[in-house]
Amino acid sequence: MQRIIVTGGCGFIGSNFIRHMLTQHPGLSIVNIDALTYAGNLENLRDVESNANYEFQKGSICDREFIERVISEKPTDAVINFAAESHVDRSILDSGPFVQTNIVGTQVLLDVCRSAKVPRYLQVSTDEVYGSLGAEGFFTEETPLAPNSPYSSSKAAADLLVRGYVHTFGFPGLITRCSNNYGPYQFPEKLIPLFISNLLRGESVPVYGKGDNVRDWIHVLDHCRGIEATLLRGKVGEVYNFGGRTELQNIELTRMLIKLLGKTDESIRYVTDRPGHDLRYAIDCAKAEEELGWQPQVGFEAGLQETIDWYVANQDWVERIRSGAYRSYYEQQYGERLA
Ligand code: NAD
Ligand code: TDX
Repeated sequence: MQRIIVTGGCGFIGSNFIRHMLTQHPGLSIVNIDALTYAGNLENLRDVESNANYEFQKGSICDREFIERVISEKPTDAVINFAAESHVDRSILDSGPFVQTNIVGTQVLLDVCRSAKVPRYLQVSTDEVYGSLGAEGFFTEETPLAPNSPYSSSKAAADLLVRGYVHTFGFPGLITRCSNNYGPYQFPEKLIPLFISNLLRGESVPVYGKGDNVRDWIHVLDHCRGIEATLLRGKVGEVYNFGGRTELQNIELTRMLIKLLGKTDESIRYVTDRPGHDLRYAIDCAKAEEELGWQPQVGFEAGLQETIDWYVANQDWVERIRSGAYRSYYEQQYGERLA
């Protein structure tokens, strides 16, 4: 592959993916398309912005003319779609942007890729499309879709569009579905970075309900390696699940964070539960292991400690988000104010 387009590359996973790919594939050109919503932070890729193989284009995946222009500038070997509204709590407050970006934006990408004959399209999806598990069992790629939040419903709709394009048009689409990611550059509204940054500031941490919901945690670089493997070796039309085989109740994870940061359980504040809160996610990733030769490499304890160390070393990154100062970096670079 010579040129790929990554959408949503200024977010958490996209920025880690771009950095990983530039390091692993020195001849590869990467164009990053990002609308710079509240979750998009141009500072996440400061260290690669002078790399001759990296280019940033500000714009929305919902803007057909813009997407057509970027895709047709040079031959494109693959489009990898990370761009999304990604926070479940925000989707409960207002599902509008989720329907626009996650569904309509995906449709625009599919249409433009199809007419430009882009040879490979990878949709980055989530385990949340499968709904919720009870105490037993795992999600496999055959588990029926049963999303429970406006966020996961919009992601499931996008997955079904990809499926429809594959079946109807022979479109070269692939889908990945991953469990909860953690690691550097995660926006501090999600559990792990929110709790680390609150604890570092001596603030309490809001645990929803009883804290007995279970998530399956995977280091973001293991997810990035899974997307890379799917891009290089995945079969068109297939879905691949990725997970970290690390199931934890939220309260167990909260206590681990509290201990690692030298605080006490007095930091815990139980708050009203998230409406429709999925009880448990757990991924069976045997297919990715067998067919792609992928395996998670980062052990949870080491990965969590390394993540805490990153947030401790980068407290100004969090502070610039909390104060809104991170939005001015785009203006500094491009001379145009972000809305
Ligand atoms: P994020 O919210 O950190 O980043 C999303 C990025 O998309 C931001 O840079 C934002 O500016 C950009 N974006 C939003 N709307 C856009 C639009 N209309 N056009 C162009 N760019 C737009 O999200 P993330 O956690 O990095 O997740 C990336 C993808 O991975 C999402 O599709 C998400 O559903 C999926 N996913 C996330 C997780 C997780 O644990 N975070 C797990 C599985 C799958
Ligand atoms: O303040 C909090 N308190 C709390 O108890 C927050 C933000 C979360 N929680 C709970 C809700 C969940 O059970 O912690 C768990 C994790 O919450 P989030 O970090 O919001 O992640 P989740 O809702 O599980 O979704 C994430 O994983 C799948 C990502 O945000 C999605 O984009 C991804 O698809």
